[in-house]
Amino acid sequence: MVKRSPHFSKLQANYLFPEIQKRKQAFLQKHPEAALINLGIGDTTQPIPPFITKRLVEAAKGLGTFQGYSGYGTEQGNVELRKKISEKLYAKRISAEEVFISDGAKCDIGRLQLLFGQDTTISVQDPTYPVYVDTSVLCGKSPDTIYMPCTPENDFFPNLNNLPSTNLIYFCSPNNPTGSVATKKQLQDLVDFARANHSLIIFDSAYSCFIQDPSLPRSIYEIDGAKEVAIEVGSFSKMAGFTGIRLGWCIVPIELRFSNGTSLHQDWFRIVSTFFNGASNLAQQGGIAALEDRGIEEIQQTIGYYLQNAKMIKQTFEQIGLPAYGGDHSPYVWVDFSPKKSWEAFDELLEMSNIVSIPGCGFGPSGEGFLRFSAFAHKSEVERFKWALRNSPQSTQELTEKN
Ligand code: PL4
Repeated sequence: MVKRSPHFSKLQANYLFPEIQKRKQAFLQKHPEAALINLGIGDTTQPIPPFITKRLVEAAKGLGTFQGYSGYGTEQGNVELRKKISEKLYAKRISAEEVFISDGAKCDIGRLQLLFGQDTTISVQDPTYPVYVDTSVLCGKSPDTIYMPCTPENDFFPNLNNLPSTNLIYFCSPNNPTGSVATKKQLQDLVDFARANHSLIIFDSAYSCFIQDPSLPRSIYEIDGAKEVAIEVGSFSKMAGFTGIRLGWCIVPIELRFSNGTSLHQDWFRIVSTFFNGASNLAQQGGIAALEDRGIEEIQQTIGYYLQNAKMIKQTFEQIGLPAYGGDHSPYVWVDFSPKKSWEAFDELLEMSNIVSIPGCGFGPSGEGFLRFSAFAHKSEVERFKWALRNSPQSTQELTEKN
């Protein structure tokens, strides 16, 4: 038989999200009558807006005609979509040539690992999206990840003075799971650190469309010098409800260089054209529609809907006396249940109020004691959540009880 990759045994736990699904199913088997309130996995629930849907339908119908049929696309993706991303999302700070279209941010995060040498060291915000660490470990990078604590005490921004010189820094803003958004000054410090230490930043802007305050950066390329030290991954998943359709992008600036002087852009092109056969041509037509004026208007409405949910979730926790963070420019609310452990709080909420959340410890050691709540829910579900927490004195008391 073939040998198993030795890297599997270096993973610290099961992948977080399937584990939540497993526990949810087990609970439903025990309590088939339970009407769960799903604030767990961050999956969109609102339909794709009409203007974008219409374009998807037209593109699908076109495939059944000689005029509208298309097969494999160009390696880097549809040129019109790349131009639209450069203009509408980056105000031309990056060029269309630097945009690579993909089937989603997560897929790019995994593939990006193919660019880097085996002895590359990795730093991540702690807590953060677990895919950064898990894909690095699975691709054979050192399992000795440097976790940079991001807690209420440091306003969820890592202390860069404590950070050893490192090769690769994953940074997600708005952050999953804390919902915090880095300021321009904070990101400038990060870029300056990367320039001084010859590090490369992989900036994940999957939730940038939730930023409502124009003074907060939506992209790392709003920061001086970032093009010398940063790659950015982005996604239509949360922006346009494309979690199932699958569409994202990766920006690799032309000027980015490896330590030996060779071009990252060139190597990324090689990887993309070797390991990937392009995003679906239907999805790309949907992406173009999403970035036209009417598409953008429609998207804003859906984002506003989710942000209203986030506000309601956050206020509910504040009213019962639990510290809650995020949720203002992010679909995630991060709640402090300490000294309870995350899994203990998760089980209590599920058992007492049928609320599904995500245990903070699954996002990194500094997440212990917290739970993450997703606002990607139906409003009626969030209202049930509010009712359940406010009208169940037993659950409120037990949840806020300090051990
Ligand atoms: C569950 C920071 C969600 N099965 O859809 P993509 O691939 O363009 O984007 C995925 C992604 C990228 N970057 C960040 C993310 O938070 C996500 C999605 N995260 C969550 O609940 O944390 C969905 C998780 C999905 C997964 O494994 O990604």
